[in-house]
Amino acid sequence: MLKWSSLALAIATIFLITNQEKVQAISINNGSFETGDFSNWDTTGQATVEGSSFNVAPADGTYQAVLETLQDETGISSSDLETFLGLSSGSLTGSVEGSAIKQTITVNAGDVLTFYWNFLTDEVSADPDFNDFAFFSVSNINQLANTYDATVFSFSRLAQQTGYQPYTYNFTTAGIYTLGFGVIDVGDTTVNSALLVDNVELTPVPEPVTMFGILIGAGFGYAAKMRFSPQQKKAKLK
Ligand SMILES: [Ca+2]
Ligand SMILES: [Ca+2]
Repeated sequence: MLKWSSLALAIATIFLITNQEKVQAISINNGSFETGDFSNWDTTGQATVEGSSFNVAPADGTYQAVLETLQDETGISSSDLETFLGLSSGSLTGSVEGSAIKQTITVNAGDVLTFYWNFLTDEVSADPDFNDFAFFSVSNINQLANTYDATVFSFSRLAQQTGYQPYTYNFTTAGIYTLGFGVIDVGDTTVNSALLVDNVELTPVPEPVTMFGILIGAGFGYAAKMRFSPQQKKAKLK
């Protein structure tokens, strides 16, 4: 009877270890930028990690990512950004230049990406011809905000902001993705816009095979308990 209990325990342990490794494998590395730098991220253009001295409190912890288009040129064209982020050519058509960060992630279907973002701009009079914007990308561009959305005064070096906002993205297809965040100058390169990013997390869903294993383990445990009847216990005690 002890063999059944040992088997159930061994199976449950194996599946718990498997599940633990899976969680570690798909987490976002340095997703809150608490190393104080871009460890585990790649950057292009103007990107810094800043604390409260930026005069916008990070959404999580002490540090946040700050991407800017600058009041001068970043030197990174929209086609450069498409290449950097693995986007199809023409994804950023209509924009001039910008800055971006990226990290390669491996996800399962059903995993949930969450992060906080804040778009800031010195384009205080929103104009469709100079409508800078911020986005995140996994396979394509997902716009977060543009100059029409930044209506709140900012104490930072940029004039107006949206304020930090949460975002949730559900992965429906498993795979390896380039997760990117970017900010774009539209129309010209002379007026700054910025994207703040913080607390990027990927929450995994338990895989069916893992749940199946836990149920199998529980089944073995129950079978062992049933076979180890009160009569047998008494017999053993004698
Ligand atoms: Ca942070
Ligand atoms: Ca601009």
